[in-house]
Amino acid sequence: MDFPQAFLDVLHAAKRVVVLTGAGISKESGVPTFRDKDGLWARYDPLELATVQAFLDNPRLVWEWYLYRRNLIRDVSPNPGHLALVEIEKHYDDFTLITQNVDGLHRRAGSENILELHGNIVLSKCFECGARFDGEVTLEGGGLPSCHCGGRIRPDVVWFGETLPEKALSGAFEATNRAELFLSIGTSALVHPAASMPLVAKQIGAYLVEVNLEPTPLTGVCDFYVHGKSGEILPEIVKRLGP
Ligand code: BV8
Ligand code: ZN
Repeated sequence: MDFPQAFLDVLHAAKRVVVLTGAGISKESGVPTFRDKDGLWARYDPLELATVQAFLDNPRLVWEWYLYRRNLIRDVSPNPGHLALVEIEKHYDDFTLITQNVDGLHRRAGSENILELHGNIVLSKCFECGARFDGEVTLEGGGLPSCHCGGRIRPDVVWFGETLPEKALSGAFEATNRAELFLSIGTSALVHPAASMPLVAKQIGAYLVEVNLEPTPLTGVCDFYVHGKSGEILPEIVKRLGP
């Protein structure tokens, strides 16, 4: 596949590279994206389920959704898109991988400098006191997991309307504000504040690349938009990096 010379130039010249990923990069691993309307959860809207209110109203349904996703993630592996990002990270001294995904696949692939903006689906914590809960969560026996403080245990992810973890969020904007090359990969660029990061990068003069299966709000502003699957395109970028 052909890449514009301007992209190849910045790929070799850049010292500070930032990548933002969304659910699209895990699709080829078999993890449904939020926009997929197939599968068991088609009748539920994640915007409805990934909220504090849904958990307060119907903690069992929300736990069923997360346990379904946890089991699904247990059986999948990183795909060539995740692995290509590991190779790209090795090529730069200053590389930051910001992910909206909660599936942990970047870490399993071997990426190192990862900022998980929305938490990690395999972790649980107390809704009331925030204590981490390492126990196995099962819904057998009808009960719901509770904390020693009496609080309700919840998945340790960021729900809509909740603030993002301060360290990950500030780290992400700090890297974005000094990026020379910013790649937005497999995200519909609709969820904020993550979706603002590529725009900030563009504003401070970074070369903005989008790798996605469909156009997004970023497509019109980026320097280079690649229509296709991240599992196919990212290995092509690795090839252009050379040794
Ligand atoms: C906050 C964890 C504030 C849970 C998630 C109006 C305007 C702007 C913002 C808002 C607004 N109204 C409300 C808000 C705020 C809201 C928001 O942005 N809403 C959106 C929907 C408008 N944001 C929040 O609530 C955030 N918090 O703002 O707090 C605040 C401030 C102060 C004090 C208190 C509060 C919290 C957002 C985090 C929510 N949690 N996940 C869980 O996972 O269960 S978000 C969740 O959805 C995912 O993590 C992910 O981030 C998001 C879905 O986005 P994508 O990753 O992009 O996935 P998607 O399916 O949409 O797209 C995939 C793309 O990949 C597609 O385009 C597809 O074409 C492409 N693709 C598919 N296959 C491939 C591919 N591309 C390449 N290769 C392939 N093979
Ligand atoms: Zn507690």
